[in-house]
Amino acid sequence: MSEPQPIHLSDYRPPAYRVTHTELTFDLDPAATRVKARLHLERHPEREAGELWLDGEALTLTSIAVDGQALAEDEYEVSADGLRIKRLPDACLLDTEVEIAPKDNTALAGLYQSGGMFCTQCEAEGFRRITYYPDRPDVMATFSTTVIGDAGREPVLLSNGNPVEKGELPNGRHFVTWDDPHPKPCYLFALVAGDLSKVEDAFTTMSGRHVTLQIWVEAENLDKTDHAMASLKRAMRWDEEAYGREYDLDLFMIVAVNDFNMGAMENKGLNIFNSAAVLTHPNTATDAAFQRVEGIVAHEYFHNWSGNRVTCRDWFQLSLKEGFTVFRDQTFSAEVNSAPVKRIEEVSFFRTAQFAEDAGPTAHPVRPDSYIEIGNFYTLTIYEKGAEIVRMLANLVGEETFRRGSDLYFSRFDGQAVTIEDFVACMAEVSGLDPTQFLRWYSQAGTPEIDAFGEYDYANGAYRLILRQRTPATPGQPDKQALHIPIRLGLVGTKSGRDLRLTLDGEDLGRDAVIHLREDEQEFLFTDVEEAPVPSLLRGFSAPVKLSFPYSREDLAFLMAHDSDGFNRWDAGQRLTLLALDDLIAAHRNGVEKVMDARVVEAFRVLLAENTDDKAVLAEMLSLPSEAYIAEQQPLVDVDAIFAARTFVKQSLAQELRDEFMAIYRANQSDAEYAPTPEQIGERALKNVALSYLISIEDEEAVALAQAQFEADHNMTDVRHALTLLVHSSRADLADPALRAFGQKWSHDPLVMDQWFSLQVTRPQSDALDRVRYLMEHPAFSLKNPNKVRALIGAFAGQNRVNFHRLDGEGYRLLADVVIELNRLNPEIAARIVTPLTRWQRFDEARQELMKSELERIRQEPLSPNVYEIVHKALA
Ligand code: B3K
Ligand code: ZN
Repeated sequence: MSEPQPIHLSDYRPPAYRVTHTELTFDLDPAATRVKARLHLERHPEREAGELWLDGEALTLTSIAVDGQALAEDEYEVSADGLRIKRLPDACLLDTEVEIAPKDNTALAGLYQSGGMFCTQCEAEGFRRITYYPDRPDVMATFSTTVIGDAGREPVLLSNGNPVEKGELPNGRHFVTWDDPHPKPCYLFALVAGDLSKVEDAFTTMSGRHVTLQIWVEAENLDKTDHAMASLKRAMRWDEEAYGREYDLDLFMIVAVNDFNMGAMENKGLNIFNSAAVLTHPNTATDAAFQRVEGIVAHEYFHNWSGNRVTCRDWFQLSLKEGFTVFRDQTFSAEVNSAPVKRIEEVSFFRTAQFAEDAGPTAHPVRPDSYIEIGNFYTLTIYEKGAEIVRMLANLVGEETFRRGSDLYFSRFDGQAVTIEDFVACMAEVSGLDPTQFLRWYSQAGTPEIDAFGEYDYANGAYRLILRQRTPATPGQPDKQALHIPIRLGLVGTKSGRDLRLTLDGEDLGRDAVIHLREDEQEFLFTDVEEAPVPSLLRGFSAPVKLSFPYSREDLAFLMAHDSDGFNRWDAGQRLTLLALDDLIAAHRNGVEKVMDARVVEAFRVLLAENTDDKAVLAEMLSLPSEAYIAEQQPLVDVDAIFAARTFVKQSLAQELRDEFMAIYRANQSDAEYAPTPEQIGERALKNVALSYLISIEDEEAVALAQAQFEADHNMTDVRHALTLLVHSSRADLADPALRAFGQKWSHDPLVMDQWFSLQVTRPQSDALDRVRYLMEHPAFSLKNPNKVRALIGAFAGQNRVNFHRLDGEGYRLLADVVIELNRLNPEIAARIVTPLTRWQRFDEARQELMKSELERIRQEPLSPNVYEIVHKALA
């Protein structure tokens, strides 16, 4: 393979030809599917007549004709990545026929087989593996698709839009023709064929249109669709109310497939889902899975407007649809669940994973300037940081103005392929905001760091706040410019414990306000501050930045108890625990005896005594920062010291507050029938967090409770949590039989087996790596199934930090072996799973060398563009 070359945003040119309509016929066969395509082509008025470039990969061309005339061999050129037609009239019909082999498609991009069924994944560039086509999002066409299959093997034949014709054919074949009247880019094309069963429901839109809703699954999963269907209907109603967006076809379908590279795909009218992102049942799915399904169903549905009706001009604009749609699904989930806990979950994930990406060798702006393989850019930066930018915009202009901006965006650009500037310009137009500085958020990579200092002037009753921002250099971007950073804040009076009035430059801003940091350094002088305050900064995580302030531990304990902002109360607890952890990490490294900070114990005692309604928030407040987040705060990551320090804090809290934790566990134990309601989810979270503490000291009573919780078999959340605690404890006498029983009971259910794999390979004991190797031979495991790879290899490398980073390098070797094999089978997954190795800069020299030598070993292979790009950046 030759060296892959980067593609640059600055090289964007509009397409020479438009496709006004696309007609496709699939004659399905696992080894030799024939695809006929008829493209109605029209030259773009501003472009010169002449050549046409069609993308195509792994296709065997069997015929090609223009306006019914077969092309002579010298009239076109076929290469490994496409087909060039040298001369074309201004308007014409192009007919091609190709052959493809879905059963050999292990990359799961294009048309492939999952189990016995045919399905597609076209975003970003999979359609070119189906037929020759201008595979770029700014070519939007209506589609008419005929699918021909075997009536016995593929009784169900689906594609985008509405079914318009069906019939029998000779030799046991049959066909269905689908019509999609909405112009779309080919990345939204979908086809599904197989032996599927459906559940059906209906929705009446705000203008009275009747929509049939279908979820298609394998027959044995028919009892796992209720939650997805209910979520879909909630999302449809919510998008009407919150954004005025109505569904636009008579039919909306969701299909569950087992082999899928990511969560789900928003194909027009035919969303295809990873079965893990759609199927739920109280006995098989945890609360987290229920919430994930709700969020993803909503996300894909919301794409119908933010992505499908208005799409991206080119793939550099990916965050235009992804950042906005994540913001939309986050807002939806916050409104239908507990909003503070949603925000805490989002931010703790973001600060761990996106911050790490931003600090690593693959850091990139939310709108990248170049890429080698777009499949590598479905990142936390594009999705989550993109969503944070939209959230900042929404907060800057206010809710009502944001709605006017989004209405303008959807109406002005309906049916078009547009840019991030187009979106921001709509928001600027309705609000009067000058977008110039704000747009830097899209072009500048890296996490901005803010150093804050504050001083109370007793004599004048004034509080002076100084903020300094800098964004560290990232690959290709050594110098950064100042960003426009909205900072929501309050000043909490140390006597009253209440938010004080904020007067800035003579203006009364209320007790909770947003100030705007635009310069490298800025001073804010608050006057008429009647008592000494502790500042509560960056409330609600009002900007995706790292903010440091020289808080004392007393300040943090005070904010934990008094901050009116729930998010910052939680964050104060995290900061306080992190300070204590810092001391303990140092003690561990220096071989000094570890001593628990009594202030942390007292702060937790206060929390546990509190009578709170929001149990989910309390559960979050009681949760220690993850090893990954602690690592994020360290200049050099010492996985063993972090693990030891965190375990010490957990055990100390458990010892000191044993009775309190036990009381919480008992008070929240319930036999009520399972429901994924915010109240029940909060109750289970709180109870299970208490049990985790108690098990950490192997409290006999707690061990018995965990075992009873496992055996009671009430719901998967409780069962899985109890089993995980047992397996991660040193009580092999209890863990081994439980693990065996669980594995046998669920051997038929791939999604439960994924959980069974993950919870074993994340155990801290030193046999974890051997278990991974052993489980890779398990009949339920397959490298060809992305869910299995994530459950076993991804969980081990991403979550079992002490074992993955073993000093003998065996963890790294195992991951590199898997990457090398996956590079051949499924490059997209290979390029994702390699991530932990690319973060070598964060570790000690010995580990750096080990990690780099594994990356080098991978680099010696003939690499897919996906893995090539990541590994080369990691070693640059
Ligand atoms: N748009 C898809 C992601 C496609 C990824 C392709 N490699 C799912 C989503 O974001 O909704
Ligand atoms: Zn999306």
